[in-house]
Amino acid sequence: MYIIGELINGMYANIGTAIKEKNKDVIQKCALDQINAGADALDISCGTVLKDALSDMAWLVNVIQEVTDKPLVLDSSKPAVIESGLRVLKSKAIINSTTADSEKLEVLVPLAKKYNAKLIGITINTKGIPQNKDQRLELAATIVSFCSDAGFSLEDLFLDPILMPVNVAQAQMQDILESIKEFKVIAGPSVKTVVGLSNVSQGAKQRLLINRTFAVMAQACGLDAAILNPLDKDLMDEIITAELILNKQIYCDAYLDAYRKK
Ligand code: THG
Repeated sequence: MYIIGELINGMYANIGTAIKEKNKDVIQKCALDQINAGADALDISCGTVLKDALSDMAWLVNVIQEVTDKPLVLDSSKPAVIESGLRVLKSKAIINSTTADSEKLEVLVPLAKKYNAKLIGITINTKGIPQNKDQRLELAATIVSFCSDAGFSLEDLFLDPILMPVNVAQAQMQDILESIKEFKVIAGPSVKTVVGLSNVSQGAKQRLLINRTFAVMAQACGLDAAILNPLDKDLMDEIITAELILNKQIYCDAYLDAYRKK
């Protein structure tokens, strides 16, 4: 599974402070720790409380690319903030994210094409978060058909069913897992799927256990990528073991060492 480290997010107090104080050591250490723990890419979010997200995003991209050339996942609800990161980014980018709204798609799909970036499409629109699988599939189809019409390669598209916290949306978990399977059916096998794994346990007590359990269940449904905390070694070991059981890695007694990326 493609691992996107979630920790460079202004929502975390230490990162929020480091962004405000322009403390690049904290950011660069957080980037390298996640990569050393097996992250393939890093999600970069300024958080929501920042007055100057445009310059903060560019600063984050610049300090991170001083220490790694891994792909960066530019995470903002504001296209201008994403573009501010794209302008300075030298390595590959993943835009996180467009919704299924035409105002968003009309800006972000051309932006992804212009910068040769991949794109995450989340299955929400201005009407809100879907309440069942059919609504998720409908929004996924809207995103997929817009991308196809615009000549954006579906191989560069990730669909995100929007993972909700289990303590508020328990009845939706099954639908979310099935959506991961069915996105491939409606859009063809080339489209990828992604979730923000830690969402599932927000506000819950057994956070890590819930994250780990959802991760392997989603892998069994074909999940391709997840935004998660790679410093949770047990989670990473479970993900590798699930790949083994799903026959995506060849068994050997030392498979954990063999498939741990670092
Ligand atoms: N889909 C996509 N992008 C996303 C998400 C998604 N980006 C943001 C988020 N969801 C994924 N990243 C996180 C990062 C942190 C947490 C959850 C998801 C988290 N943070 C702690 C909390 O809120 O309790 C903060 C703890 C602290 O302050 O130290 O849970 O779904 N495409």
